[in-house]
Amino acid sequence: MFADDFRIGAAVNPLTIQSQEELLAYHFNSITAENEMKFASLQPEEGVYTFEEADRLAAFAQKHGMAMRGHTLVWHNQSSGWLFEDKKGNAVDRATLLERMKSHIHTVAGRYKGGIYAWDVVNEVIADEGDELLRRSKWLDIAGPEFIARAFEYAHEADPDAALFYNDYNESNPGKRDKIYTLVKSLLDQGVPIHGIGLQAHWNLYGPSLDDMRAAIDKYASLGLQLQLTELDLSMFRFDDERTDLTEPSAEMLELQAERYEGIFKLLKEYRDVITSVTFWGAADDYTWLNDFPVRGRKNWPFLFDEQHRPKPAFHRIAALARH
Ligand code: HAH
Repeated sequence: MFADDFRIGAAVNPLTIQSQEELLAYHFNSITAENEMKFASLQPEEGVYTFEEADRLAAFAQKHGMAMRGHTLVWHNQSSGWLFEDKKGNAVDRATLLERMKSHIHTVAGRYKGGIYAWDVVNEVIADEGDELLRRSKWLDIAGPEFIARAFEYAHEADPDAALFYNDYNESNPGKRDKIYTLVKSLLDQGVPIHGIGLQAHWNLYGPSLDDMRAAIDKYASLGLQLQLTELDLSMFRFDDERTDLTEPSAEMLELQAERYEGIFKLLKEYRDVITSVTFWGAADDYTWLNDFPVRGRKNWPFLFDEQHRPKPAFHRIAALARH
């Protein structure tokens, strides 16, 4: 439906490439590994790389003629503990950390050269609240702010053909949007090889507003970079809603979700010249990271397809839109 506009992707894992294979192959032309290409998954111990599951996902993309995005080379979460420490458990120095980063990026981006066309090089380094630009992290504490530029340089050395992205959430929140813009602009001003901004787009039924999404897209696009929605889902709950009583979504919720998805895809189509891919953080409601997160014991239904992989009202609304 959107083949002429942008790629449509889904996050996958070793279970869903089996349980959702048919759905994925039919509706999606791009995948991202949900967890299997994160630092802790690929290099649990120094110099010991575990590529088996990541390779299986890359082979799935190959088999179905799908594109693949890489996620993610540098992040403060799901990183291995050893990365920041010496053998005695003390913090390593700056040179050692950057050397380890370089070696990891060269190994990983080098291995998937040709198979992965775009990498989330740096994930979530902007502080959510307050005036601080960068989030406190071991990366920042040890290596200082320039770890960000170094990561892009190493990725570019390893795979000069890959499109390199900065990726973050709450990207449509005006305060955080401006900080993301400031960071990426400063990277561009320094001549850092960065080619795109990933808008995670973990949104919900109530926010962000379409106006805030549009303003974010406009502002990021003004940097002359390509944009991708990298982790789209539409939670049924506000972020601070802790209700756990719901066992299935109400008709009203499904209708509101359909309206939201329709508005979102209308907007995305308007920006088809700058948006090159729209990836959902999953494919159907039988599996989502939002089950049990951030509220334990709560299910969620964020996608276009239900638990039986049947199209939901949101899918039909988007399909109608695509026909026009
Ligand atoms: C994303 N973080 C990560 O990029 C992705 O790798 C992970 O699988 C899920 C979501 C978003 C996020 C978070 O992890 C914690 C709080 C808010 C948002």
